[in-house]
Amino acid sequence: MSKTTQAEKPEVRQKTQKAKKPTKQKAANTEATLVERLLGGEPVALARAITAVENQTERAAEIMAAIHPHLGTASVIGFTGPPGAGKSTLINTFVEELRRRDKSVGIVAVDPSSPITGGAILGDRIRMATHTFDPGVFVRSLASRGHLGGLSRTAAHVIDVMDAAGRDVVVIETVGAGQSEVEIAEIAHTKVVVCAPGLGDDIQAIKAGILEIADILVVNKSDLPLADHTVRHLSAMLGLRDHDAPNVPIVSTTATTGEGMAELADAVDAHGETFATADRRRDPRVRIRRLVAEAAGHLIGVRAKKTSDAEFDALCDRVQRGEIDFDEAAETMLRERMLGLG
Ligand SMILES: Nc1nc2c(ncn2[C@@H]2O[C@H](COP(=O)(O)OP(=O)(O)OP(=O)(O)O)[C@@H](O)[C@H]2O)c(=O)[nH]1
Ligand SMILES: [Mg+2]
Repeated sequence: MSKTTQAEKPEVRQKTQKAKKPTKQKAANTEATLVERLLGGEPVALARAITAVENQTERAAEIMAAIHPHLGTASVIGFTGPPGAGKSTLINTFVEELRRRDKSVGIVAVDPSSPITGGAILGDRIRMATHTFDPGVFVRSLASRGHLGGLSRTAAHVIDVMDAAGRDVVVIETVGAGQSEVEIAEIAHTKVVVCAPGLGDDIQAIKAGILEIADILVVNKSDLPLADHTVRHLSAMLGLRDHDAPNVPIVSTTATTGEGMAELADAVDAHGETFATADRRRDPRVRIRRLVAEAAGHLIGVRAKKTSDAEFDALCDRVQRGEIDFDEAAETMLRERMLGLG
């Protein structure tokens, strides 16, 4: 009971500060409070921190810096696959299995096809509604808002925030359609590719790239006819890889009934263990590099908008005339230290 009272106090303080337009010092204090509460696992602080990160507000950078030393404990599991394969339904049922195993969970659903609010996101919310009253499950949907390139960055930060809040497992759903989604899936420690039987297109989509990233393959909707055929097909495709390619288990599931969920959770655990020893927390510099590089990119973006620089303008004109492409222009910009860089 006293915990609740304590938790409410900073909340009240924050509101008062907001009303008074806080000074920088006070704002910094508020930030510390928010981060403390986030690290304490408070859902309200988690929601607020995610909103800050999603909207890329100024406080987002401060939050990311403050939580950095506390990252690396969550297992991040990415579910990707063609539209309609049953990813959301599967995640919902899989999370029930995780809860039975006493894991706290964060879910990030990414829907690049719904720039505004999107029926699919709403659909996901409804499908994941089973967990609405379970404080052990925190669901957040991210819409791309037309910035596909920035989506993987936002998703990575949201995952970090959930990790900092002490979630044991963070689950991320993406439609495996394009490069950006593949990038998002790559953030995950364990990548689960979901497909459903009987759709030739599914196999095509998988062939087009997502098969390579799979740590685990799921054939969902195993209640439908042709499910066995799909398993055999995928198995044959896996057999065509180099013989030193890692073992990729194929798990059959029926997300609507929960069949196969324990097997899936076991496969995820087994992969997570290999990953933990091989890769995870191997070198904290990997994450720091990513964050510094992103921050640098952000700074350059701000400068490019605010600074007027004749040399840079001339470079952009060359792009417009088709003389050089974006990548060449970016390299020139850095080499020549335009925009007062360097
Ligand atoms: N028969 C059967 N239907 C399923 C199963 N799993 C999901 N479905 C149904 O398949 C449809 C699509 O499920 P979703 O979970 O929305 O699929 P999704 O991959 O998340 O779809 P998008 O997010 O739109 O790409 C829904 O009507 C589900 O009820 C299953 O195991 N068996
Ligand atoms: Mg979905």
